[in-house]
Amino acid sequence: MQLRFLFVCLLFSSFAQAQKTNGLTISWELVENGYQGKAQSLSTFTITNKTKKAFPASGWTIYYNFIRFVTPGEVAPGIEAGHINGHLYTLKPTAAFKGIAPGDSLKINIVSVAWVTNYTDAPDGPYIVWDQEPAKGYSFAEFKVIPSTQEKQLLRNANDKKSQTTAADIYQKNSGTKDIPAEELPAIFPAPRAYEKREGQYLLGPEITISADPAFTQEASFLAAELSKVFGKPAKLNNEKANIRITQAAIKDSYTLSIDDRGILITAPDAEGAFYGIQSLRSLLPAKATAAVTLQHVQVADAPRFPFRSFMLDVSRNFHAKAEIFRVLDVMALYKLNVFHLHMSDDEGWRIEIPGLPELTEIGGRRGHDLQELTAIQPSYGSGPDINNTTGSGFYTKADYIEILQYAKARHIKVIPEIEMPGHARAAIKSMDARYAKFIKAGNTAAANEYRLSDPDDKSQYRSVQEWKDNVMNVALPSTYKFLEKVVDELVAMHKAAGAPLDVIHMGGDETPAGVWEKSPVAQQLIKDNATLKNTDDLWYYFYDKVAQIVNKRGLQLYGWEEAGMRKTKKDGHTVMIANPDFGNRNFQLDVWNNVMGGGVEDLTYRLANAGYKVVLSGVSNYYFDMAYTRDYNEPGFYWGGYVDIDKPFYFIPFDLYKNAKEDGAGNPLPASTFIGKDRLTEYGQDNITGIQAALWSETVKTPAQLEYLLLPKLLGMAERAWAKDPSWAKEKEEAKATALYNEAWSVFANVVGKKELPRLAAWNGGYGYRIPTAGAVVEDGKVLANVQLPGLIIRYTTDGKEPTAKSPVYTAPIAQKGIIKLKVYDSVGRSGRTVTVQN
Ligand code: TNX
Repeated sequence: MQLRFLFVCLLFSSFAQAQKTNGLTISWELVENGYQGKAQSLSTFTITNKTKKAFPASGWTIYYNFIRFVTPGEVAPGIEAGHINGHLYTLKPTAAFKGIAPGDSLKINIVSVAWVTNYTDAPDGPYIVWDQEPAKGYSFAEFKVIPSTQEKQLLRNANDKKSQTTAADIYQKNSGTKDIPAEELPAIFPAPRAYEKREGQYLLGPEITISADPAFTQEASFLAAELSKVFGKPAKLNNEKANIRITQAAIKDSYTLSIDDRGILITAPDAEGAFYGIQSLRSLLPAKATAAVTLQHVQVADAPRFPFRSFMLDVSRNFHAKAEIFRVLDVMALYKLNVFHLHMSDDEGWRIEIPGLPELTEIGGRRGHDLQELTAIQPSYGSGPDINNTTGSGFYTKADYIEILQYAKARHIKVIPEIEMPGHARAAIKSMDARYAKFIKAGNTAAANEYRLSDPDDKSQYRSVQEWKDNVMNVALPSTYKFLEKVVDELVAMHKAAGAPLDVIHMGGDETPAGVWEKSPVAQQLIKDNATLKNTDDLWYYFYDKVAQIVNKRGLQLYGWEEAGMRKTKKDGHTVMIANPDFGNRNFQLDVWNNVMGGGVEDLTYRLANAGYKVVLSGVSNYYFDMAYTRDYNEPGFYWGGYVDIDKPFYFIPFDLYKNAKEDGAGNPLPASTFIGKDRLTEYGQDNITGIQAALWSETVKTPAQLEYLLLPKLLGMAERAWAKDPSWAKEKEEAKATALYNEAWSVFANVVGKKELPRLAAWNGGYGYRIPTAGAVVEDGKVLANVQLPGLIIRYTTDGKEPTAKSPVYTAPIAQKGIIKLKVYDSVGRSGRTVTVQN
């Protein structure tokens, strides 16, 4: 009897299981870009019923994410496409739908804006919701994106000359790079201010002892731990006869490092300098574990070019766990970066516990299928219906955050938290709406309204860049400022508890869509009541004035995206954005990101610096690491601001960003006329450039491996530019000379990366997942010639049409063999890049 009951239960549950997605499979394929001659694409979902039962004609909705806006309407007989909000879309049957017979497929054509040229652009995370069970979504077990291969799928539009970076393009680009023997390469990376090689050598190991002045004991322990990894046994501290001495002295440089017969001496005025001296010493050590190492006698005097050397990570779009943050901080410290800008809130997620506002992480820190958004915010970037997913859901507890701050502090990295506002704030807004609903239900209206960020009567219509209709805080509500004060106070408290006090905070300012607040009664009332406010645009300055007061009152500098320092006005009848003269003398620091080459505001960076703003060079053209390395369907990442390979962050010239700009936003050669009439940096403005920031937005970044791929080795180009002095090729006026100097410098850098730094990163911390380049190849005189971007990496090839493996022969000379030649780049630990196929 009991057994029979169990059997019935099993039968029922397996029926329910099958019911979930009814055995449907989904695939998606791009038909073409430039559909109907417009900036839009046509693509097809194919839904196949592989079961023996008909798929019902009604009672369900399919949801999916897509980073391109899909035109709503009838898209197949009886199927309607809809838009929920942001990047969440639906496909729904109407009364005319007939269902899908067993074995049949349903084809649904959708039209979406712009284009799709990378696999990471494709729709993601489809799931089905049954009408009888509206709170539950079921992911499709099988969702396939069919790769694009034809030109009409790969070109953005008719103006595009070329769709893909070819093996020949890569070959051409690499061909100027010289192979330099490892012994001839600079010993320290990033390049120190002064480096002098001296006669003689010093043997370090196998016994190592470190002595340090009391001010540097923490740094000495850090060094001991790192040395233990290299030498395989613990380095001892505080021995009288130390091999490595770290002493304090009032010198002008950040540190000096000397190696002579007496051993290694690092001298620095402060702990930070001592730490950088230690990093330089690490730079001299081999990548692989060894018992002892022979070090050349040297004298190094070093100091950074810029005080602000930053990496920004977006943990909102996709969450990145603490363990990966530690790995990022490790690598930042190795290359002497000193600021970690943590983008912790955006439309798609709030990632930091704020005591007293639990909804922020309980709702805003989780994504899942709940259209009311009372338990989680909606799925984005393919995070799917399940709240327990790891890309959309996740946050740092207060303890996690304090741990991150302390880990960073031990590496002389300052963490600057960013709370995005007033736009890009949907996760916070929805969290506070859920809090409102909770307290209203409990009959507590005052508590419900205390931190509310939205005006319920606001009828304004707008769509943000990511297609959100409701992602902007209402700047007229006093509760908005109460919320901001609360969040700032809690962040200040956490930093204090960590022993890493805040002195600057990032208060967003990015991309607020046109149309906001226009139909908000409270906002319009505020304008009426306030003589200094003429129109809705003025609310922007009202907001940043108040935000600046909030942070300044707490002793913090205001830091924001460029828009925080800009003002809308008219010039010759057209709307233009200028540096806002009102805030130029209030010590605002801005991340200037918009310098898309060919986009028209290439000079914004300099206009803001010239106007008195402290400017961090965060330009998309060279420092947005979420831009794909190259123009290639299989290369992950965005490309709206161009393609960012490792050379872009390296060849950027901070005080003359026009000079080395070679490509436009589409990766095409940039016309020289682009910079005619553009503002140049004044001497006054130059003093306002505080540094450089590399930014990794995480829409396309879901795993640590994907993060490290986009971060490394690009970060090394940025680290060199931020630390090393102004290079000769940047200052040289004569173009031919400057080019020759640059080519020489690039070769040195490429060899340092390929021969020293990548092997170090492969061996350290369990190995980093840096990108391995694609081989360059051409056929010349009946032979295949190949080359690699970063000398030191090797190319393996096959001549039998099979994929190269770690055992395939290494390319050393042109290949005469006829037929299909496949080539692949390998690193020191046998990891490889993508295969290149050439017909000989
Ligand atoms: C622009 S530039 C953004 C982000 C996106 C990024 C993707 C800026 C401050 N905002 O919201 O994540 O592009 O590349």
